[in-house]
Amino acid sequence: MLQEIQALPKVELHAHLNGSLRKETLIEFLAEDGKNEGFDKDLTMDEAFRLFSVVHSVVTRPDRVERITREMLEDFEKENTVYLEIRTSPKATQFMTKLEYLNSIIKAIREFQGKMVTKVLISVNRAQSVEAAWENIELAKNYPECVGVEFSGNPNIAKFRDFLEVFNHARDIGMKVSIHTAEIPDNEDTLDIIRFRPDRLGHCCYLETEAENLIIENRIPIEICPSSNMATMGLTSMIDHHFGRFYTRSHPIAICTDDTLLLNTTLSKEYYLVAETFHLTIDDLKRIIRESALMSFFDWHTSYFTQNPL
Ligand code: 6MZ
Repeated sequence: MLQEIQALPKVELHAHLNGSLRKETLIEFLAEDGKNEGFDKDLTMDEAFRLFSVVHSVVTRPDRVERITREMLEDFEKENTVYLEIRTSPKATQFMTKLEYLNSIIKAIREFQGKMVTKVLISVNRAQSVEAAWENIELAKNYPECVGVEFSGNPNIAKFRDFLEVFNHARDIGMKVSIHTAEIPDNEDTLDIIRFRPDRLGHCCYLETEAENLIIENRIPIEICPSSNMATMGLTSMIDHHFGRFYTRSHPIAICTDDTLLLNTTLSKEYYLVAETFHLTIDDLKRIIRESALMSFFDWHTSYFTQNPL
């Protein structure tokens, strides 16, 4: 079945650039910089965030940003992904400005030879300042590829409420918004996020009944990242994942990878994990793909599915 899944045209809506680079590339960068870091430990939330800082410590130059973007595109194209939204938070280092960082990503996307349509979501990292968030939104305005903004980062740090004004502005200027939600049990933060009515929610691991009902009543689409969510919640089986609760209620869901490097996964493997656990057929998966295409922040699906019926 994995092969059949690989052959399906797929949609990726939740993939962080610096969580999706090739392991070999990271090893190469570390060696070039004379750094010696291990990254094979169990993936607790803290370990995941330590790994991001290892990646960030070497993805410091425009050529490396361009390379990891190009490789990410190649890897997703190989998975038969037809539409990809890359999310990333712009970074300034001693070798580049935030603008140069973004230019490198956009260059890789524009020069990519594959068939896949790729767009960018600008990340607001909740561990950084509100000023940094404003800066990021401003940068997003420079590129037609940037179709939305998202809120992520270590969920133990800061609240969505602190950034509300930034996201209200992003929405006012026509950006779509996706928010990482309930990665830790924090009902107050979760309810603040739902009241904002984002266009999509990420993860939704720890929902109390009121929050879950509000999401369902308002049909706010959810980006599910099976392996990542299992790691976050310490689940040993996918059967206990909230996918089942939303799927049986016909709620709009997209299946996504989050961080292929950290989770050692691919988009096909994530679909396979869900299909195997919940006994879904290829037709069920096609339905999920078609519905998740409707969750995209850029309208590519209308023409795509007319020309390539699933
Ligand atoms: C929260 C996550 C994440 O922006 O440097 N990120 N934030 N939860 C997650 N999953 C459990 N996975 C990735 O990509 C890496 C950044 O994405 C966010 C973190 O802020 C991480 O630093 P970029 O390209």
